[in-house]
Amino acid sequence: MKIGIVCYPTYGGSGVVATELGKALAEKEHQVHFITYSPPVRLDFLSKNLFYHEVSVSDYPLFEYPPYELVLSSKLVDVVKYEKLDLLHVHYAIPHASAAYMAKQILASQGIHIPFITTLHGTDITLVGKDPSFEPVITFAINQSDAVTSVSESLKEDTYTNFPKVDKQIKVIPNFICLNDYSFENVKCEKKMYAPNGERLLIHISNFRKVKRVEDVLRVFDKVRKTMPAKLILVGDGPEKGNIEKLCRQLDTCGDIRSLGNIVNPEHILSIADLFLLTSETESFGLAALEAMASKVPVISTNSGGLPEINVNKFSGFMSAVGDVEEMAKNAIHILKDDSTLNTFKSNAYEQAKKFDIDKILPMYEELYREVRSKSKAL
Ligand code: GMT
Repeated sequence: MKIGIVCYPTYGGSGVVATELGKALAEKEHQVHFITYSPPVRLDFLSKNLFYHEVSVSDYPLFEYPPYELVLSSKLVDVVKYEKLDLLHVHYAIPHASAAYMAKQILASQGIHIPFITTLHGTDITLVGKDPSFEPVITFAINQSDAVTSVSESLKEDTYTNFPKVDKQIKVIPNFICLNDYSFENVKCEKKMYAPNGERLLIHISNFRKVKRVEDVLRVFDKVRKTMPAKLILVGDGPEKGNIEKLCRQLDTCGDIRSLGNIVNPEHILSIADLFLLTSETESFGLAALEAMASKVPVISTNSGGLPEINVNKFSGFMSAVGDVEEMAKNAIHILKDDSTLNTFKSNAYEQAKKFDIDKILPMYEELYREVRSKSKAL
């Protein structure tokens, strides 16, 4: 099949999922065309079946806000027509679903029929999408999609709650990891680089937005390091980074914290970690937690959104109410207190991650593609 994938090419989970999906489809001999404003960061793989089409928005003094969505729609029309695509798969509703709808209508006026699938990822529904100014367009674009998927049951429910006029059936296809990438054979990182005296190594990875509550990560870590030698690695970058640095200084923890910025392939750094902290206010899925589990790293997380669908309490880690740093610290200390408990949680985390291997999830997308394509041909 010839598939066009639209996504944000950045470090966020939706871009990672879209890119890894495209890479896996290309390996199965589908032809995959990424249509984005820059090459996706995880597109670190060469294949005869992978193509990249840049959406480039020209600047003009009149445009205070360059019309990205229109340029994307035009590019979709162009790529569908000239590459003879069979379907479009857009990740993150805003503005990709409405851009795909517009492209579909333009192509229909020229006698070309292209179905499009929208995958909802989280903040497009739970945060950004809730802004009332987006509501009519998002509801319309979701309802007009040929198929809609969400990355968790929780996100599916949130969509129906936040967008009461959505009447489209939503299929849950969970996010995934490519377990083969976590083989530890080619690891380029040694634990003693960051924990020179055998300290326990805790890690947090995110885009440092308010929703991640990274201040809770610091507070949990502060309690842990008061009971045992420990270090914390922060991966990622975002608007809260400055506040987090201030809090490190207030808590006097800076000496035990290393901030690494964005990392394209987190499996190297995860391979040396003992515990992953994810303290988000809400998380539709929590791909970073799954990536940690695939690296045999147990997870202390909140119990919000889709996190209970991946983290199994008392098995792959623990879950607590949002903001309950006391309990999160107590559970972290329980996991880290001795090697035998830590090793049990590590292997449990890996067992749990296996359920989300790409081998199990890819066929769900392929089946949906076939369904959507045959329905569209029958019209
Ligand atoms: O976390 C973010 O704000 C970024 C966002 C994205 O677009 O990458 O993440 C969302 O999609 C990921 C991939 O499906 C999910 O794993 C994240 O849980 C979800 N983030 C939130 O719901 C806050």
